[in-house]
Amino acid sequence: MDGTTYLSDYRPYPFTLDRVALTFRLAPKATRVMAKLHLSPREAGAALHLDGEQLKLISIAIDGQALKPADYLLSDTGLTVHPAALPEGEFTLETEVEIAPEDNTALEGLYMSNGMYCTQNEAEGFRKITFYPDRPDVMARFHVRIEGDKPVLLSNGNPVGQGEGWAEWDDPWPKPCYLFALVAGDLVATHGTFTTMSGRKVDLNVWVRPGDEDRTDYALGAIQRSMKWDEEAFGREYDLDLFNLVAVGDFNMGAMENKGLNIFNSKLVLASPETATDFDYERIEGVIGHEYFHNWTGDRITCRDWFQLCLKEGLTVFRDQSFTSDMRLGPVKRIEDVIALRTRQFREDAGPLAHPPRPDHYREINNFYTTTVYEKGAEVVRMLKTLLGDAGFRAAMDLYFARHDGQACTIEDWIKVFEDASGRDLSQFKRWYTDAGTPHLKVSERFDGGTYTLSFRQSTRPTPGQDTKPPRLIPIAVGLLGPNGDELVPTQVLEMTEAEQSFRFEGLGAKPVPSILRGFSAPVVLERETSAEERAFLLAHDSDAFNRWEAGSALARDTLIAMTEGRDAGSDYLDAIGMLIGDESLDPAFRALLLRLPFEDEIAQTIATRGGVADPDAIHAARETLARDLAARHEAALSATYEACAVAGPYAPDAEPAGRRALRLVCLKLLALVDAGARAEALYTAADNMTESLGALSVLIGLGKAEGKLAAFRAKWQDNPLVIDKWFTTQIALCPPEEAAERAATLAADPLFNWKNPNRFRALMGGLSANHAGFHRKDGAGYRFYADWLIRLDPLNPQTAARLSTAFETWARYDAGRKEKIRAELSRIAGQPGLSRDLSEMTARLLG
Ligand code: 0A1
Ligand code: ZN
Repeated sequence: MDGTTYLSDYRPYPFTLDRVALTFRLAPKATRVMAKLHLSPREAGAALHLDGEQLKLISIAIDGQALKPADYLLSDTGLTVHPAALPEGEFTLETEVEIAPEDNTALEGLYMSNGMYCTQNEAEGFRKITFYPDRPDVMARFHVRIEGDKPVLLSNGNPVGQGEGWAEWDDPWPKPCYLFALVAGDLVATHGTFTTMSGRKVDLNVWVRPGDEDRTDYALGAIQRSMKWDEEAFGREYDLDLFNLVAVGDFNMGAMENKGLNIFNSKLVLASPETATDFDYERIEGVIGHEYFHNWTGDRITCRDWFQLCLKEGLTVFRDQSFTSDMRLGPVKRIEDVIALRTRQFREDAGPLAHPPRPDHYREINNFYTTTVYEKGAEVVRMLKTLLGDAGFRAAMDLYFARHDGQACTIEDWIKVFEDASGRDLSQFKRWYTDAGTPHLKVSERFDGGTYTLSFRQSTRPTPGQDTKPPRLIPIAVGLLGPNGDELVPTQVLEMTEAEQSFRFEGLGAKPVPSILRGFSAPVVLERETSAEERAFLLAHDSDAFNRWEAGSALARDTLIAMTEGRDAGSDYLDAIGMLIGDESLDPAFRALLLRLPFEDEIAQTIATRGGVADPDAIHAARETLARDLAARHEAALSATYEACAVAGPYAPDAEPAGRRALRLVCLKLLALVDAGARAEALYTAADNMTESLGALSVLIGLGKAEGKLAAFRAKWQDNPLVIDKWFTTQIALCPPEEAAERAATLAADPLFNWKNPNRFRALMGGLSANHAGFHRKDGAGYRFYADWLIRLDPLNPQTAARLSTAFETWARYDAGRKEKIRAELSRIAGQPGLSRDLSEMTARLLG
């Protein structure tokens, strides 16, 4: 494909760049950037190519001598200095360019957010700041001078001088330019400290806009907890005297791990009980951990090229998941992660955008910051830990840090570390990195004279560009239960390496009940004919919390699918779940997960995976009916649990009270189907925290009884953008499906719909696509509205437009009418003149 970059084309950069000095003279429409690069050739006769886009070149000199126009070539994508114009050994290249941060709506490079200057350079934003080898394998030490009329001027590393209108920063650690950051604004800091394991004191600052400083305490505490955890879990110590974190209102993604100067979407920093939900608090802690952990897995050891993105992202997600698991309830966190993996990554793997965690070609790298690279990448690391055991994994990680500190690495380097640390051959395991698609694992069993045999068959369907899939190494954690629910055979990890393979368990007195894929030991789809009776047995007895939840969730899923097909669904699910609602021996957070019915999108995915056609209306109706049946059948238990879970005393975002609130809100939602929302009305009035007010409001939205409250909510919070984002999302996501498209259109005309802000744009569009039956309304109104807005956003912010186009990735699941309508919208988008590279790559892939 035109403009495609291939992994196989990788060549090292022909120059080394040890030091860079940058001077920024800030002005919204005409910032000057002076760069001095200390270069030396690694091979004779090479031309010097520097990336650069949308830069106005003011001057260029080598070793202090201005270059003549014939010495270099300028294009839309960069600048190439002719070999004949280069000295033989080391030299300096100085450039001065002009850029306009205020006009930068793409939010990549140097841009402005509410009067504040900030940068976002991953993956390839630095080329919009200055001419530079914008690739992660070029690592240099940066010295930065910032001149500007803002009171706070920040960059990476340590401050080395400051005065009225200027500041200088020096970063002692070599880094690729994607980790460079600059922030200049009217900001206030919440200050703290951390003493590292070797006794060094580190200053911590959380920088926000004046007025937001009363919502920073939680973020500061999360930084301290992250620093401590990385020392304890991985022996990793922070390596600068200062750690700065800045909250920004306009940001395309969640947050960014720039060395010593993490930049965050404000929604992942600011929290108070009145404005943030329990879910927000958990995410804030997790993402702060994630960015902090990148200091070692991303910054100290980075990626050789962008194909290796999952080297830092999969590993760092694995690390942040482990952190949250230790800070909160491990089994609950694992279930939440698997739900997210299945709803987002399995869906990606099953559709036209499927790609391996390490892709081998792309047109626009920003399109590969995907759930496959991140979450599946984390699952692959988790499997390595399962295969090597805790001590083996830690030894391999120690070797990785010791061997590769200061380097830009590949997945091959990573695998080699694990091979060397364990003495194992991991060549087959590596397929998890190079092959796309979710393996399906078919299970059959036999019991014969005391021997129980489990047989597995693995297969992976073709994905775009990969027709055949050789078998992978799959770690399958299995335990066996006796007829009374006792654990007969404790968890053991079976290593499946063949397409078909059997494992035997000897000496059993009776046919056991298997608990397969405990802890979700591999990201696969398990296919096994399992009776409702057996699922209910596992739900009641499995000692593995994940599989216990899985049994309940599978029962609910099978029931819902039977209902959509008009088959008799039976009452197994309702019978089985009833006993657990009030079971005090189970964590409330775990019970909340058990009582949560599978999402409509998940049901659609399962139906399509089994070869059926998903009907969004039937799925919605079945889910509503099952919820009603559940509420009617277990009203007493739900009501008692609702009362019992009330949390007394002031709000705290910790796992324990958050779990109680979660269970309480699940009960509330079900009870609303029998009390017409009376409890929700009461809770909405009484609530003193956003978790409960939004929870109660959501229930009333679902009942169509929230209009007055929505208006009052808007009036109350109109000056708090993060809360207004929730107002947009919640009412579209949860309103009756037939209203969703019209409601979205009404909200798009609201003066608060500041669509150029990515959070606000996502709030509305994400709300619509989350309303499964509303987005997939038969007449195509949802699709049309969504496509119209992608077309409108693309010229301003292609990255966000392209990301949101993934809402269309599931088109193949539906009936011919819907399919055709989605494809027509995708073709309409693809046909827009001047469409961005980001969105045109996405539409081409989506259309297949
Ligand atoms: N490395 C960051 C994610 C990130 C990626 C790209 C961005 O802009 C294009 C911004 C952030 C992380 O994993 O947190
Ligand atoms: Zn990351």
